[in-house]
Amino acid sequence: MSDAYMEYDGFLFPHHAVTKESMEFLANEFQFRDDDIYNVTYPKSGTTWMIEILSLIKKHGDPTWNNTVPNWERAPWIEELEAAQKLNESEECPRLITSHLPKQIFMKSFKNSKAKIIYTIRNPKDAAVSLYYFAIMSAFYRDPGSMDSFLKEFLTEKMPYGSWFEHVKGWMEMQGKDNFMFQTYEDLQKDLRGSVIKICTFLGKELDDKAVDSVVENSSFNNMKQNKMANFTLLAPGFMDHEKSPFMRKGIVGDWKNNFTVAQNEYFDKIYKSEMQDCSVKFPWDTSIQE
Ligand code: PPS
Repeated sequence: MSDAYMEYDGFLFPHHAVTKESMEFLANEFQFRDDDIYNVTYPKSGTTWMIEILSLIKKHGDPTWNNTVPNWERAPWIEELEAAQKLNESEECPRLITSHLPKQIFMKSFKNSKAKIIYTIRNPKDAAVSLYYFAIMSAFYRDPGSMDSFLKEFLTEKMPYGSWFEHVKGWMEMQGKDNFMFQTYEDLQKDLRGSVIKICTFLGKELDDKAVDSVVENSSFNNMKQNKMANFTLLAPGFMDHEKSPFMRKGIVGDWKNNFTVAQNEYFDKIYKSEMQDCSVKFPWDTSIQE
């Protein structure tokens, strides 16, 4: 378990993943390309799911790439130094690139690039529960302690990559731009096929029905849970210990109901309402937030 985060530009980051050098490389040397595709998320919001979907779309539904190359090589995290250095050398086209960075930092380097960005967002209650178990099993986060103390921290800016609210509201400012699309985890669950078709349209990629079927089948929770190239079991247990909690844990909507007490839920709703009052975008979970 990591006992320290590193601070950069006012944000905390897990020091196993992000360093001052990696952020300086991103700011000064990383070359954004207009045909890149960026998969951006707040942690535990559907990052790896979107990597599977985008990898399959890129290969017209052929699952060979997904089944033979780890996800962190197919769509590397831009905030990791070695990954960003390799990306600069890469001849892949389009490059699929992942990031958990807040918009405020990402945009300093991205500037006016025409590259496409898909921002996947999930009910913060489910993201919090997912992150709680991830913090138990991975070296990237501090020991979460009790759910009560973890939630208090989750609802502040003292989280790696900033607070969920800051992250989401920052990225939502991109709404309406031609090169930006936001996708909810909940819609992926509700209608994966329809979501895949929308993503293809946004990317200007035409897939026939058989190819779309293959994207849907190969990016299902059960398929990804079995796929070593998608489930992180190739990483050393020092980084992720799946005995404590698997990375591909439950993959459902609404698991917060199994984890929060009534008081924790009320507290969450109170902070959510106050933090999101200045956000005009409506999300599928908004109706469940108590008045
Ligand atoms: S990370 O560490 O930020 O990259 O994690 P991330 O991939 O964003 O989130 C992990 C959660 O996403 C779930 N997941 C899926 N759910 C449904 N279907 C598919 N195909 C899928 N792939 C990943 C994963 O199980 C984690 O959620 P929880 O709630 O913990 O199960």
